[in-house]
Amino acid sequence: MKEQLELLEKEAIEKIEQTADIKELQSIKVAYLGKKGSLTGVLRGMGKLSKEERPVIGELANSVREAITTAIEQKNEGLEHAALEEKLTDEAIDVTLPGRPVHAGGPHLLTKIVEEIEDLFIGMGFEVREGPEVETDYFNFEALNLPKDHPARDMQDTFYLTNELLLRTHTSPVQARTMQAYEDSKSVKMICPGKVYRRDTDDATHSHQFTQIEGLYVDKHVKMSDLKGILDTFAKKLFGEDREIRLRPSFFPFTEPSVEMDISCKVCNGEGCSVCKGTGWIEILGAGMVHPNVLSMAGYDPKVYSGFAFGMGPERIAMLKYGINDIRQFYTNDIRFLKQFHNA
Ligand code: 2NL
Repeated sequence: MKEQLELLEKEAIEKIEQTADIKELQSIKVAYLGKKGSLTGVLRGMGKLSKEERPVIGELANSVREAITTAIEQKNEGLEHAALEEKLTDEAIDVTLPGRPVHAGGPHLLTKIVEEIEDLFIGMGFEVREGPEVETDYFNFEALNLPKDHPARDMQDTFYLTNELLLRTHTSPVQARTMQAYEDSKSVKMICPGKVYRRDTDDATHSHQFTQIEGLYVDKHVKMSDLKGILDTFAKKLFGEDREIRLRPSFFPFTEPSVEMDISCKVCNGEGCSVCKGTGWIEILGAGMVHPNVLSMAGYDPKVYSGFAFGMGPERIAMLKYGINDIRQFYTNDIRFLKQFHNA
Protein backbone atom coordinates (compact mmCIF):
# COMPACT_ATOMS: atom_id res chain seq x y z
CA MET A 1 0.00 0.00 0.00
CA LYS A 2 2.94 2.24 0.74
CA GLU A 3 4.24 1.73 -2.82
CA GLN A 4 0.77 2.32 -4.15
CA LEU A 5 0.59 5.67 -2.36
CA GLU A 6 4.09 6.71 -3.43
CA LEU A 7 3.34 5.81 -7.02
CA LEU A 8 0.07 7.74 -6.85
CA GLU A 9 1.89 10.83 -5.56
CA LYS A 10 4.60 10.60 -8.23
CA GLU A 11 2.01 10.15 -10.98
CA ALA A 12 -0.15 13.01 -9.74
CA ILE A 13 2.75 15.45 -9.35
CA GLU A 14 3.94 14.59 -12.87
CA LYS A 15 0.50 15.25 -14.35
CA ILE A 16 0.21 18.50 -12.43
CA GLU A 17 3.59 19.64 -13.65
CA GLN A 18 2.78 18.81 -17.25
CA THR A 19 -0.54 20.58 -17.54
CA ALA A 20 -0.82 24.17 -18.69
CA ASP A 21 -4.57 24.45 -18.41
CA ILE A 22 -6.56 25.52 -15.34
CA LYS A 23 -9.56 23.36 -16.27
CA GLU A 24 -7.38 20.31 -16.73
CA LEU A 25 -5.77 21.01 -13.36
CA GLN A 26 -9.24 21.02 -11.84
CA SER A 27 -10.02 17.58 -13.29
CA ILE A 28 -6.67 16.26 -12.02
CA LYS A 29 -7.70 17.43 -8.56
CA VAL A 30 -11.03 15.63 -8.84
CA ALA A 31 -9.34 12.49 -10.24
CA TYR A 32 -6.90 12.18 -7.32
CA LEU A 33 -8.45 13.88 -4.33
CA GLY A 34 -12.18 13.75 -5.12
CA LYS A 35 -14.74 11.47 -3.39
CA LYS A 36 -14.34 8.93 -6.15
CA GLY A 37 -10.67 9.83 -6.69
CA SER A 38 -7.63 7.52 -6.66
CA LEU A 39 -6.41 8.50 -3.17
CA THR A 40 -9.82 7.81 -1.67
CA GLY A 41 -9.79 4.50 -3.53
CA VAL A 42 -6.46 3.48 -1.99
CA LEU A 43 -7.49 4.56 1.49
CA ARG A 44 -10.60 2.40 1.25
CA GLY A 45 -8.24 -0.56 1.60
CA MET A 46 -7.02 0.71 5.02
CA GLY A 47 -9.49 -1.56 6.79
CA LYS A 48 -7.41 -4.57 5.88
CA LEU A 49 -4.29 -3.16 7.55
CA SER A 50 -2.97 -4.15 10.97
CA LYS A 51 -3.21 -1.81 13.98
CA GLU A 52 0.53 -1.01 13.68
CA GLU A 53 0.46 -0.31 10.00
CA ARG A 54 -2.64 1.89 10.05
CA PRO A 55 -1.14 5.11 11.58
CA VAL A 56 1.96 4.83 9.42
CA ILE A 57 -0.07 4.53 6.26
CA GLY A 58 -2.52 7.16 7.52
CA GLU A 59 0.30 9.57 7.99
CA LEU A 60 1.71 8.78 4.57
CA ALA A 61 -1.72 9.21 3.00
CA ASN A 62 -2.04 12.61 4.66
CA SER A 63 1.35 13.73 3.43
CA VAL A 64 0.49 12.48 -0.08
CA ARG A 65 -2.80 14.44 0.02
CA GLU A 66 -0.95 17.51 1.25
CA ALA A 67 1.78 17.18 -1.40
CA ILE A 68 -0.80 16.89 -4.19
CA THR A 69 -2.91 19.74 -2.79
CA THR A 70 0.10 22.03 -2.50
CA ALA A 71 1.29 21.14 -6.00
CA ILE A 72 -2.17 21.90 -7.40
CA GLU A 73 -2.38 25.19 -5.51
CA GLN A 74 1.05 26.27 -6.69
CA LYS A 75 0.35 25.25 -10.24
CA ASN A 76 -3.01 27.02 -10.13
CA GLU A 77 -1.37 30.19 -8.89
CA GLY A 78 1.26 29.97 -11.60
CA LEU A 79 -1.32 29.43 -14.32
CA GLU A 80 -3.52 32.29 -13.09
CA HIS A 81 -0.52 34.58 -12.99
CA ALA A 82 0.48 33.57 -16.51
CA ALA A 83 -3.08 34.12 -17.74
CA LEU A 84 -3.12 37.60 -16.20
CA GLU A 85 0.28 38.41 -17.70
CA GLU A 86 -0.95 37.35 -21.11
CA LYS A 87 -4.15 39.41 -20.76
CA LEU A 88 -2.14 42.45 -19.71
CA THR A 89 0.19 42.10 -22.68
CA ASP A 90 -2.67 41.51 -25.12
CA GLU A 91 -4.72 44.45 -23.87
CA ALA A 92 -1.83 46.82 -23.25
CA ILE A 93 -2.41 50.43 -24.36
CA ASP A 94 0.51 52.12 -26.03
CA VAL A 95 0.35 55.54 -24.46
CA THR A 96 3.08 56.78 -26.78
CA LEU A 97 0.81 56.43 -29.87
CA PRO A 98 -0.46 59.78 -31.20
CA GLY A 99 -4.06 60.52 -30.14
CA ARG A 100 -7.01 60.81 -32.49
CA PRO A 101 -7.38 64.50 -33.39
CA VAL A 102 -10.43 66.30 -31.99
CA HIS A 103 -12.05 68.40 -34.69
CA ALA A 104 -13.13 71.53 -32.90
CA GLY A 105 -15.63 73.78 -34.66
CA GLY A 106 -15.71 77.54 -34.47
CA PRO A 107 -17.88 80.51 -35.35
CA HIS A 108 -18.54 81.09 -39.06
CA LEU A 109 -16.44 83.86 -40.65
CA LEU A 110 -19.61 85.87 -41.23
CA THR A 111 -20.58 85.58 -37.57
CA LYS A 112 -17.13 86.81 -36.57
CA ILE A 113 -17.24 89.82 -38.91
CA VAL A 114 -20.74 90.76 -37.71
CA GLU A 115 -19.64 90.47 -34.07
CA GLU A 116 -16.49 92.50 -34.73
CA ILE A 117 -18.57 95.28 -36.32
CA GLU A 118 -21.11 95.09 -33.48
CA ASP A 119 -18.29 95.49 -30.94
CA LEU A 120 -16.92 98.55 -32.72
CA PHE A 121 -20.29 100.31 -32.70
CA ILE A 122 -21.16 99.23 -29.15
CA GLY A 123 -17.87 100.93 -28.22
CA MET A 124 -19.23 104.16 -29.74
CA GLY A 125 -22.49 104.00 -27.79
CA PHE A 126 -24.71 102.15 -30.27
CA GLU A 127 -27.28 99.56 -29.20
CA VAL A 128 -27.73 96.28 -31.16
CA ARG A 129 -31.33 95.52 -32.17
CA GLU A 130 -32.99 92.76 -34.16
CA GLY A 131 -36.35 92.43 -35.87
CA PRO A 132 -38.52 90.05 -37.92
CA GLU A 133 -37.37 88.67 -41.28
CA VAL A 134 -40.98 88.47 -42.46
CA GLU A 135 -42.01 92.11 -42.71
CA THR A 136 -45.02 94.17 -43.64
CA ASP A 137 -45.03 96.23 -46.81
CA TYR A 138 -45.41 99.23 -44.51
CA PHE A 139 -42.20 98.82 -42.48
CA ASN A 140 -40.10 97.45 -45.34
CA PHE A 141 -41.08 100.12 -47.89
CA GLU A 142 -43.72 102.75 -46.97
CA ALA A 143 -42.12 103.91 -43.70
CA LEU A 144 -38.82 104.29 -45.55
CA ASN A 145 -40.14 106.70 -48.16
CA LEU A 146 -40.74 103.97 -50.72
CA PRO A 147 -44.47 104.34 -51.47
CA LYS A 148 -46.30 101.75 -53.59
CA ASP A 149 -45.24 101.93 -57.26
CA HIS A 150 -42.06 103.84 -56.35
CA PRO A 151 -39.50 102.89 -59.05
CA ALA A 152 -36.81 102.18 -56.41
CA ARG A 153 -38.88 99.18 -55.29
CA ASP A 154 -37.86 97.44 -58.52
CA MET A 155 -34.22 97.39 -57.36
CA GLN A 156 -35.33 95.51 -54.26
CA ASP A 157 -37.81 93.08 -55.77
CA THR A 158 -38.35 90.32 -53.23
CA PHE A 159 -40.21 87.23 -52.10
CA TYR A 160 -43.82 88.05 -51.20
CA LEU A 161 -45.81 85.83 -48.85
CA THR A 162 -49.00 87.81 -49.42
CA ASN A 163 -49.68 91.27 -50.90
CA GLU A 164 -48.79 92.81 -47.55
CA LEU A 165 -46.16 90.37 -46.14
CA LEU A 166 -42.69 89.80 -47.59
CA LEU A 167 -39.15 88.72 -46.72
CA ARG A 168 -37.42 91.97 -45.77
CA THR A 169 -35.11 93.40 -48.43
CA HIS A 170 -33.00 95.33 -45.93
CA THR A 171 -32.73 95.67 -42.14
CA SER A 172 -34.10 99.26 -42.29
CA PRO A 173 -37.55 98.14 -41.02
CA VAL A 174 -35.89 97.26 -37.68
CA GLN A 175 -34.82 100.91 -37.50
CA ALA A 176 -38.24 102.22 -38.50
CA ARG A 177 -39.77 100.02 -35.77
CA THR A 178 -37.22 101.25 -33.22
CA MET A 179 -37.84 104.92 -34.06
CA GLN A 180 -41.55 104.29 -33.46
CA ALA A 181 -40.84 102.47 -30.19
CA TYR A 182 -38.59 105.29 -28.95
CA GLU A 183 -41.11 108.01 -29.80
CA ASP A 184 -41.06 109.32 -26.22
CA SER A 185 -37.32 109.93 -25.86
CA LYS A 186 -36.78 110.56 -29.59
CA SER A 187 -33.17 109.51 -29.18
CA VAL A 188 -32.03 106.47 -31.19
CA LYS A 189 -28.47 105.21 -31.56
CA MET A 190 -28.56 101.68 -32.90
CA ILE A 191 -27.24 99.12 -35.33
CA CYS A 192 -29.23 96.18 -36.67
CA PRO A 193 -27.49 93.14 -38.17
CA GLY A 194 -29.48 90.39 -39.86
CA LYS A 195 -30.49 88.33 -42.87
CA VAL A 196 -32.12 90.07 -45.82
CA TYR A 197 -33.60 88.74 -49.07
CA ARG A 198 -33.85 89.93 -52.66
CA ARG A 199 -35.13 88.29 -55.84
CA ASP A 200 -31.73 87.93 -57.45
CA THR A 201 -29.94 85.32 -59.53
CA ASP A 202 -27.02 83.94 -57.50
CA ASP A 203 -23.52 84.43 -58.89
CA ALA A 204 -20.07 85.32 -57.53
CA THR A 205 -21.26 88.73 -56.29
CA HIS A 206 -25.05 88.25 -55.87
CA SER A 207 -27.09 86.15 -53.48
CA HIS A 208 -30.86 85.98 -52.95
CA GLN A 209 -30.13 85.94 -49.22
CA PHE A 210 -27.33 87.88 -47.61
CA THR A 211 -26.50 89.82 -44.47
CA GLN A 212 -26.81 93.50 -43.74
CA ILE A 213 -25.78 95.76 -40.91
CA GLU A 214 -27.47 99.12 -40.78
CA GLY A 215 -26.94 101.91 -38.32
CA LEU A 216 -29.07 104.85 -37.24
CA TYR A 217 -28.43 107.84 -35.04
CA VAL A 218 -31.37 110.22 -34.48
CA ASP A 219 -31.49 113.07 -31.99
CA LYS A 220 -31.49 116.87 -31.92
CA HIS A 221 -28.55 118.41 -33.79
CA VAL A 222 -27.19 115.29 -35.49
CA LYS A 223 -25.09 116.53 -38.40
CA MET A 224 -23.38 115.16 -41.50
CA SER A 225 -20.02 115.72 -39.75
CA ASP A 226 -21.16 113.27 -37.04
CA LEU A 227 -21.76 110.70 -39.76
CA LYS A 228 -18.31 111.32 -41.20
CA GLY A 229 -16.57 111.11 -37.82
CA ILE A 230 -18.29 107.86 -36.78
CA LEU A 231 -17.69 106.17 -40.13
CA ASP A 232 -14.06 107.32 -40.28
CA THR A 233 -13.43 105.82 -36.83
CA PHE A 234 -15.21 102.62 -37.88
CA ALA A 235 -13.18 102.28 -41.12
CA LYS A 236 -9.86 102.83 -39.34
CA LYS A 237 -10.70 100.35 -36.55
CA LEU A 238 -11.78 97.66 -39.02
CA PHE A 239 -9.26 98.11 -41.84
CA GLY A 240 -6.30 99.84 -40.14
CA GLU A 241 -5.41 103.25 -38.72
CA ASP A 242 -3.67 104.24 -41.97
CA ARG A 243 -6.92 104.05 -44.01
CA GLU A 244 -8.53 107.21 -45.42
CA ILE A 245 -12.24 107.51 -46.20
CA ARG A 246 -14.01 109.55 -48.85
CA LEU A 247 -17.70 110.29 -49.35
CA ARG A 248 -19.22 110.48 -52.85
CA PRO A 249 -22.72 111.76 -53.63
CA SER A 250 -25.26 108.98 -54.19
CA PHE A 251 -28.99 108.29 -53.94
CA PHE A 252 -31.15 106.31 -51.52
CA PRO A 253 -34.88 106.92 -51.16
CA PHE A 254 -34.62 107.04 -47.33
CA THR A 255 -31.72 109.51 -47.01
CA GLU A 256 -31.11 113.04 -48.26
CA PRO A 257 -28.36 113.85 -48.99
CA SER A 258 -27.03 110.36 -49.66
CA VAL A 259 -23.42 109.26 -49.95
CA GLU A 260 -21.31 106.27 -50.81
CA MET A 261 -18.26 105.74 -48.61
CA ASP A 262 -14.95 104.46 -49.98
CA ILE A 263 -11.76 103.54 -48.12
CA SER A 264 -8.31 104.01 -49.59
CA CYS A 265 -7.03 100.78 -51.10
CA LYS A 266 -4.72 98.91 -48.73
CA VAL A 267 -3.12 96.88 -51.52
CA CYS A 268 -1.70 99.87 -53.44
CA ASN A 269 -2.12 102.57 -50.77
CA GLY A 270 -4.21 104.68 -53.15
CA GLU A 271 -1.88 104.37 -56.15
CA GLY A 272 -4.34 102.29 -58.17
CA CYS A 273 -4.20 98.52 -58.68
CA SER A 274 -6.35 95.60 -59.87
CA VAL A 275 -8.11 95.28 -56.49
CA CYS A 276 -9.39 98.88 -56.59
CA LYS A 277 -9.66 98.80 -60.40
CA GLY A 278 -7.10 101.57 -60.73
CA THR A 279 -9.07 104.11 -58.66
CA GLY A 280 -7.15 103.83 -55.38
CA TRP A 281 -10.51 103.57 -53.55
CA ILE A 282 -12.81 100.72 -52.54
CA GLU A 283 -16.54 101.14 -51.91
CA ILE A 284 -17.54 99.96 -48.42
CA LEU A 285 -21.01 101.24 -47.57
CA GLY A 286 -23.90 103.63 -48.30
CA ALA A 287 -25.12 106.31 -45.93
CA GLY A 288 -26.88 109.65 -45.62
CA MET A 289 -28.98 112.00 -43.53
CA VAL A 290 -32.34 110.45 -42.68
CA HIS A 291 -34.98 111.72 -45.12
CA PRO A 292 -37.48 114.17 -43.50
CA ASN A 293 -40.37 111.95 -44.70
CA VAL A 294 -38.91 108.97 -42.81
CA LEU A 295 -38.62 111.07 -39.63
CA SER A 296 -42.18 112.42 -39.94
CA MET A 297 -43.69 108.98 -40.56
CA ALA A 298 -42.06 107.71 -37.35
CA GLY A 299 -43.48 110.68 -35.42
CA TYR A 300 -40.33 112.84 -35.27
CA ASP A 301 -40.55 116.53 -36.29
CA PRO A 302 -37.85 116.92 -38.98
CA LYS A 303 -37.47 120.61 -38.02
CA VAL A 304 -36.36 119.56 -34.51
CA TYR A 305 -34.82 116.11 -35.04
CA SER A 306 -32.26 114.95 -37.52
CA GLY A 307 -30.22 111.82 -37.97
CA PHE A 308 -27.85 109.84 -40.09
CA ALA A 309 -28.10 106.27 -41.26
CA PHE A 310 -25.81 103.84 -43.04
CA GLY A 311 -25.95 100.33 -44.41
CA MET A 312 -23.29 97.78 -45.29
CA GLY A 313 -22.94 94.16 -46.35
CA PRO A 314 -20.66 92.17 -44.01
CA GLU A 315 -20.07 89.57 -46.77
CA ARG A 316 -18.59 92.28 -48.97
CA ILE A 317 -16.50 93.58 -46.08
CA ALA A 318 -15.17 90.09 -45.33
CA MET A 319 -14.48 89.51 -49.05
CA LEU A 320 -12.40 92.69 -49.18
CA LYS A 321 -10.64 92.03 -45.90
CA TYR A 322 -9.71 88.41 -46.71
CA GLY A 323 -9.58 88.40 -50.53
CA ILE A 324 -12.59 86.08 -50.98
CA ASN A 325 -13.83 86.18 -54.58
CA ASP A 326 -17.17 84.36 -54.46
CA ILE A 327 -20.01 85.33 -52.10
CA ARG A 328 -21.43 81.77 -52.36
CA GLN A 329 -18.47 80.56 -50.26
CA PHE A 330 -20.25 81.99 -47.22
CA TYR A 331 -23.31 79.76 -47.64
CA THR A 332 -22.11 76.42 -49.06
CA ASN A 333 -20.42 75.42 -45.78
CA ASP A 334 -17.35 73.84 -47.33
CA ILE A 335 -15.31 73.02 -44.22
CA ARG A 336 -12.05 73.60 -46.13
CA PHE A 337 -13.11 77.22 -46.69
CA LEU A 338 -14.50 77.79 -43.20
CA LYS A 339 -11.45 76.28 -41.45
CA GLN A 340 -9.15 78.90 -42.95
CA PHE A 341 -10.75 81.60 -40.81
CA HIS A 342 -10.88 79.83 -37.44
CA ASN A 343 -8.06 82.02 -36.19
CA ALA A 344 -8.99 85.14 -38.15
C1 2NL B 1 -26.30 100.20 -48.64
C2 2NL B 1 -26.97 101.43 -48.20
C3 2NL B 1 -28.27 102.39 -46.49
C4 2NL B 1 -29.78 103.31 -44.91
C5 2NL B 1 -29.20 102.23 -45.50
C6 2NL B 1 -31.64 103.95 -43.45
C7 2NL B 1 -32.53 103.48 -42.51
C8 2NL B 1 -33.45 104.35 -42.01
C9 2NL B 1 -33.49 105.63 -42.42
C10 2NL B 1 -32.59 106.05 -43.35
CL1 2NL B 1 -34.57 103.82 -40.87
N1 2NL B 1 -31.69 105.19 -43.85
N2 2NL B 1 -30.73 103.08 -43.93
C11 2NL B 1 -29.41 104.58 -45.30
C12 2NL B 1 -28.47 104.73 -46.29
C13 2NL B 1 -27.89 103.65 -46.90
O1 2NL B 1 -27.73 101.25 -47.04
O2 2NL B 1 -25.59 100.22 -49.61
N3 2NL B 1 -26.49 99.10 -47.95
C14 2NL B 1 -25.84 97.86 -48.26
